Amino acid sequence: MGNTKSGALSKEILEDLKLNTRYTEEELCAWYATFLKECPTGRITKEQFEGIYASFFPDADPTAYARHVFRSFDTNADGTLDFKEYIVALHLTSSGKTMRKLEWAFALYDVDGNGTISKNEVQEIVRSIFNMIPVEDQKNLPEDEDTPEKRADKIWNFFGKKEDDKIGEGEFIQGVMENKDILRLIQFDEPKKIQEKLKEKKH
Ligand SMILES: [Ca+2]
Ligand SMILES: [Ca+2]
Repeated sequence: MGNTKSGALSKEILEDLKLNTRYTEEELCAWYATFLKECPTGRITKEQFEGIYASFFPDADPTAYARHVFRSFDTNADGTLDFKEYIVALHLTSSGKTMRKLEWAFALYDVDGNGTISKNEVQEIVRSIFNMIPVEDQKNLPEDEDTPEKRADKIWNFFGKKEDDKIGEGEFIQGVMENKDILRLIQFDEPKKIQEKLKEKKH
């Protein structure tokens, strides 16, 4: 009988991931083997995570966005992503349900994690998204959303909020579900491409 010290995935985590994702036991075990090869410690650090983003966006500055995404995936807030957090993130961004994705988006925007989103937090995330858009492409954005400030204003006005108001999670999810334009404004699609590339690398 082997123990949990070696490369095996603990039964508890395996069962949990099978329940909460669509991945099979074989897929999960194969991913775990690759994960351990790339991260022998069994954990992805913030620096490593930012490095992955940096390698995919040589013409932009993805550091701030990567940091926010990392925070939203680091559910136990210990400063690293373990295998479970990594797989949940992978599942969420590639094949998760809309509802789960929006819950995640809310967590991403709730920078201080206090359960509501302030206008400052919207500006912070939108600014980090802008840093990932090459300057050339920024020029092609619609006039009323071609700066982080304008884009944050547009989102804020959609929710009918005053400067110091806050957005709760239910309100956020409902608003985004009802309005495709807002969905487009709050998100950045590139991370999906990153996930695809990460997956390709494993085959
Ligand atoms: Ca963690
Ligand atoms: Ca907050």
